[in-house]
Amino acid sequence: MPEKNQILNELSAVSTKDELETRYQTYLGKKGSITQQFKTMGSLSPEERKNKGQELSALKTALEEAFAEKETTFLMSEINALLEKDLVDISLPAKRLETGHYHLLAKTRREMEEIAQSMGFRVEMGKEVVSKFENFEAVNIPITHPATEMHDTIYLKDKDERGENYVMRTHTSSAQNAVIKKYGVPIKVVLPGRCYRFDEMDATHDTMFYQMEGVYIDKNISIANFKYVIQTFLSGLLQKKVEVRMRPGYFPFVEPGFEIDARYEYLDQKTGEKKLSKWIELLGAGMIHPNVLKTAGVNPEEWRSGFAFGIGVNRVAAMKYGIKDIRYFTNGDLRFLKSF
Ligand code: FA5
Repeated sequence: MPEKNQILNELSAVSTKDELETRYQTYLGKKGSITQQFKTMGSLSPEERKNKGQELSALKTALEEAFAEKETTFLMSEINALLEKDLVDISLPAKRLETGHYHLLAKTRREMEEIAQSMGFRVEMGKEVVSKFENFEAVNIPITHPATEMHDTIYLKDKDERGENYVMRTHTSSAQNAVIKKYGVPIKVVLPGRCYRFDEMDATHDTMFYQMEGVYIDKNISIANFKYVIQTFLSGLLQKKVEVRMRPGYFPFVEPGFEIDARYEYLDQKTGEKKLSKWIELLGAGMIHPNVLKTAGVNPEEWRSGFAFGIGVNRVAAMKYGIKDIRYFTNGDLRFLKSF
């Protein structure tokens, strides 16, 4: 039988788990030499058996312990290796999480809503899909009127109760009739939303753009009131000194009608001089036509005083943030979108 010390020496030289298992089987496994010796004890005298039994049991216990200890050292080094591999360096800077933000058009629209609200206007959402009646006739544009030519749009297959195809609205003025019917007069409301037109795209025209309609009907409302409202609104929105120019303009749903241009003062980056921007057409407006009031169930004799306006949100945003081409808003270029 090998000496205990010899086995322990062998054990200390073992360097792999497999080798450890082989050694274990050699001495303590089912067919191991020490296990075998227990089996030969039957032939011994009771006295010898007792001594031999004690001797073997002590040897077996000591060796089991030594093998278990060796196995623990292997286990520990495996765990340490794993920990080393999965080491997390908490001193490394964290990955930057991208945070989303409003699109510049949504931001501008919300700012416009807030300013309008602060001036006493209710904010209402109109529909994007409207009947031809709402888009044209309800705002005094007969369907055969040449003005409809400038308002070509997408026609839907679905038809309204008059058997006419629904359209994607070409202007937020299409919401005037429904909102006046809904709230009656007096009324002071803005209606922001998307519009669609078959327009040639360029730096100031897109085929989908936002407008914000304003409708203010009350007794004793004049053009002077309108000019004050729009100048206050634009100065608040653009946070710049804004100059407003009113030109006569034709819209069948107002009488008289105007086109409003604006320009603002800015600092030339190169020369440091104060300069004036070019005039930019921002909105159409006018005093509401009696036919529009009549169609919405309002007596024009009693309420023939009120104005409406339709501002292009994309152009306002472009003016506010110094963007040269409104197509940037919708072309999906993330470099542009992320820079605001
Ligand atoms: C209208 O749409 C009238 N409904 C406005 C109005 C309302 C007049 C109430 C009177 C009373 P106009 O087509 O000019 O008018 O458009 C108004 C504004 O929308 C323009 O000044 C411009 O800022 C913007 N706009 C018009 N077409 C486009 C387009 N294709 N792309 C971007 N903005 C546009």
